[in-house]
Amino acid sequence: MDKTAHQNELKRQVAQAALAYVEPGSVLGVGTGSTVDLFIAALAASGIPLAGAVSSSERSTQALRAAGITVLEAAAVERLSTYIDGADEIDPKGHMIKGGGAALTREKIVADLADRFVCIADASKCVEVLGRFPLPVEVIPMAAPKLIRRFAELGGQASLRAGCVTDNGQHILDVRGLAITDPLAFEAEISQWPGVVTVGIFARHRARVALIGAAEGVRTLN
Ligand code: ABF
Repeated sequence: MDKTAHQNELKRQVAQAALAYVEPGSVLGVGTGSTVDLFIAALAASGIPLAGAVSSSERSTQALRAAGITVLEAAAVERLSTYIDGADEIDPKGHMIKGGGAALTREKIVADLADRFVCIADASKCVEVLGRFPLPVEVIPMAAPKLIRRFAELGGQASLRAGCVTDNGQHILDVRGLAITDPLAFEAEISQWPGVVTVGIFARHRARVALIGAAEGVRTLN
């Protein structure tokens, strides 16, 4: 089995395992990405009844509707018991880098509604220290030049993601060369820079449960 097919099989297994965290009859928070796409397919095949789902992107909204799952506006709910989403990187404490799919803002909004973030990821996402994956930052375009300079002062190389306009009509900077040793502090600092809409560090909204798909099977990280 080639590497891509193997990674997809790990994603499928972890997506299937996430069904155990879906409360029948509940409203579920649903993230974005290829692993989540597999989770939506597993959810549809499972027949688990849902009152609905709150989606984190147009991409997931389309997938949920195609699966026959009612999509509710975030404003329609006060809280969610569970939010299920992937990640680009995850450390041993459940801190994540997210945003490779450009959905980080709505992902963080929906995660903030949920009591429990369940991360589903293949083993390639596991790192000791966040930062190998370029950190996505959703920004207001006019602030991009100044933000690129600010990241450079921290040793980061920020670049505008070509051809990308988010669901919220904003742009994405991808920042390379960072070693994020204190995710909670770094998230708090970047989040207050003028022009930053969302930084793709999920430390305040870390994964309470992380299901990791590995060759030896699905394991929980924490
Ligand atoms: C999503 O999961 C995004 O934040 C991230 O880009 C994506 C990556 O996961 P996958 O490998 O499943 O596409 O939440």
